[in-house]
Amino acid sequence: MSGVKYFSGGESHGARLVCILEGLPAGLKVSSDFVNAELKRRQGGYGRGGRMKIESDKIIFSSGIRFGETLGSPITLIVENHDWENWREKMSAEGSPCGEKVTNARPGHADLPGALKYSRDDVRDILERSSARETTMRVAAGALCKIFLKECGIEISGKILSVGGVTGEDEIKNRIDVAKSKGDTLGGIFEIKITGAPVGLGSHIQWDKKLDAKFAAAFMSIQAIKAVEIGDGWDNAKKFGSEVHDEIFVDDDKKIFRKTNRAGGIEGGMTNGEPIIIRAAMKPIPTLMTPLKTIDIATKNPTTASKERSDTCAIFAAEVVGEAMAAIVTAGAVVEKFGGDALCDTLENLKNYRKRIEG
Ligand code: EPS
Repeated sequence: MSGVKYFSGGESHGARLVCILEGLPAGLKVSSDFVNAELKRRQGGYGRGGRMKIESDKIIFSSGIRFGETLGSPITLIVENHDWENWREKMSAEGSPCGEKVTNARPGHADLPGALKYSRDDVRDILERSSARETTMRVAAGALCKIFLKECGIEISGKILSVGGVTGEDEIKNRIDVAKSKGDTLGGIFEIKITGAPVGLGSHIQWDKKLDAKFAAAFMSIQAIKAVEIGDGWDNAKKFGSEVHDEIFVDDDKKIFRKTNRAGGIEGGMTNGEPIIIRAAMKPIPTLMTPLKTIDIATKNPTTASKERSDTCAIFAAEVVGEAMAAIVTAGAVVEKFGGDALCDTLENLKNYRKRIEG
């Protein structure tokens, strides 16, 4: 992430989650109400497990904000884990180890590669950080980026396209119920739409400046996301070029427009003024209540995977996290192009640029 930097820390059952967000301009009016509403959205959705009954995530602004306005300095955000009360000893930063070690690695989780790579004999040392609990802070940081983007005329929304291969509210709920009754899990596909972005965010000139590449990395970094598509990426690969590329027109006022948006709003790594469309596919959560075969990392003997309390399906949460990642990347691209010291300057630069490009 370039223009806006985001960095987080915290274990799933540790005392708290923390993140630092840097790069938003000074003078942005922010409210904890909006951040808390976004945090609440992430906690909802059909198929969540018991943990969400324990947590009710609330943001603490700890630096970078004064009297409801950003200062341009790093913004430190904190969310307390209520479940910490049940984990104080087992997750203590000091003292002697207590509680049973987790040694049976879950297929599909970070457990095995993490334990081997970091030389840990307790898989808990890995699963605590690889847990999707971490996405709480992404949503908090993304909420502040959304507030900034709104000032710039840019809005982000999202929707669920399918869950476990089915569509429609009732079918999706049924499918999740079936998965739950079998001790199984489900993934799905969600779509994020970004509207109002000016032409020319990102760049064609270098691989790491391409905005689609940044979106792809940001979305792929969300736990359990295994495929990312910009526009009609997968479908376009099956068609002729003449059926794919969005022809360019001008109206009577000499305004440029397209009749289609198969490119998903990005050409040559840059926004082209059309809505940006990003889809992401989530694999089913690896924690199964009817566990799969695995090995015990201590003995190398065959066993079954550990059964941590978990969600049956977290696609609804993942969609909210997708919005947040879209917001962080887009805010970074805006700040890179229009400056990120004082909000009034950023907005003035954006206004002048829009005037040149859009007339
Ligand atoms: C998760 C396992 C579950 C989820 C968790 C992600 O937590 P627990 O083991 O405490 O029941 O609820 O997600 C969250 C806590 C959250 O806030 O989204 C996992 O293993 O990734």
